[in-house]
Amino acid sequence: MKPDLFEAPDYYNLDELLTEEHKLVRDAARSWVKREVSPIIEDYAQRAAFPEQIIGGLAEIGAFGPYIPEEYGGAGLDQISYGLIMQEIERGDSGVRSTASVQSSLVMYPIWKYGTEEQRKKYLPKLASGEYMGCFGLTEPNHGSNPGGMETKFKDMGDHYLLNGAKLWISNAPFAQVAVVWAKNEEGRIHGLIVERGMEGFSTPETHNKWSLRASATGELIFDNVKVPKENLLPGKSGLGAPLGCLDSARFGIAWGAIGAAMDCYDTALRYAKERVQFDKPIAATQLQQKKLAEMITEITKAQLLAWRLGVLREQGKATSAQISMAKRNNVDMAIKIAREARQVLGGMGITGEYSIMRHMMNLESVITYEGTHDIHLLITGMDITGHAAFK
Ligand code: TGC
Ligand code: FAD
Repeated sequence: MKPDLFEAPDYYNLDELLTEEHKLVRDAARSWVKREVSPIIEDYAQRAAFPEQIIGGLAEIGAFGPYIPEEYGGAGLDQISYGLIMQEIERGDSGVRSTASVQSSLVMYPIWKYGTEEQRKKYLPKLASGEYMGCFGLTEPNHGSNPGGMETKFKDMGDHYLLNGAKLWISNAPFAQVAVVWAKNEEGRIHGLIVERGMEGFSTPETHNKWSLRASATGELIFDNVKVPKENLLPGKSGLGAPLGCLDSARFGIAWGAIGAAMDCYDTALRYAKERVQFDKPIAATQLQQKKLAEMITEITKAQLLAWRLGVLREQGKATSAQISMAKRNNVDMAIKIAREARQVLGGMGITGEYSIMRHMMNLESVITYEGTHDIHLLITGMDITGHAAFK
């Protein structure tokens, strides 16, 4: 793979909207990605392997629980810092950002928000340091966009719960020590349970042959009469709103992360277009390639503004779920379109692993589907503005 020469575009001087702390956090993540992710990621993606050696580094840059209070081992940062960290990691690879998103927003967040003090103290510091890795089980073979229909269930056996069912498409599942699993009780109410590797009847087979997110490990969660201790139930919130609340936090991170992937594609295409000569002039001097590049920087700038404003609203506790949906949908769509255009700017070279663009493009096919598909987020906006839910 070519050396990482990335220079971040900031066409509207958005750095002026950031605090010194934001810039420090972002620059630390950016340097780490250049040093530890860029040199190895193509090889891991080609081999469809997760680079476990980067776990310690992710913890050091605050990617595991950026906004979780320091007393629980988190970085105690604000929402914009969280977004900037996700942006920089996804600039390297969406699969690596996935690992961090799941750990922070889908495992640490529910334990922090819905867990007991004992659960927080037991799990959060280990998750923040990367000693424990976690995964989040919501999706099932028969219930993806409609998680409220889930079939995984647990029964109160007096001194423990008995868990049965299966989850599909679970990021980090093959190596996670803990899983936050959503299941229905005997009354059909959804609750979160912390399931640990090693519990009898719990297995996590890996999902193979993905063309996308190849550097992220994906798997199933199978529960065959798993005895879950009663103290592993998350008591703070139940109902579908509990997992969906976690998704709000993860979707917010993705809205920022997608900008990173887009910036990398744009920066690569711009550099290539200036260097590549055809018909005795750089292809950057042709109107067609300028149209592509000019539209890319326009869309990136709009997405940056959307994400920044959402960060401010979220920090003030005012961001609605529908606003988060709009940003996730818009920014991922922006990134995937830029990846496709940028790939063309590189001609044949664009399909090789010498450059990051094709990997970003394939990764984004997962990002546009997980955490709520492109369609579902449109329907959430539709419901918000009309008052009519068109899902059902
Ligand atoms: P609905 O009746 O609308 O709502 C049920 C309850 O949930 C509340 N709610 C929310 N609460 C918090 N945050 C949100 N975003 C919320 N959206 C809804 C709602 O108020 C209600 O509460 P209550 O108290 O009245 O019961 O539910 P529905 O069954 O009609 O479904 C709505 C829909 C389709 C929007 C929702 O189910 C949905 O978002 N579907 C998409 C599923 C999804 O995003 N799955 C993601 C799985 S995790 C994943 O992909 C991780 S990838 C990670 C990685 O690798 O990075
Ligand atoms: P379906 O829900 O079957 O949707 C199929 C198509 O139908 C889509 O185009 C969808 O938009 C459309 N559709 C569905 N309902 C409607 C409707 N009402 N109106 C119009 N169109 C509709 N899940 C987890 O729980 N944890 C994870 O860690 C996790 N990681 C993932 C990692 C990867 C790589 C991938 C690919 C997925 C992951 N997921 C995870 C699952 C992901 O959230 C689901 O794939 C996603 O929510 C969509 O569900 P589905 O694949 O079952 O598609």
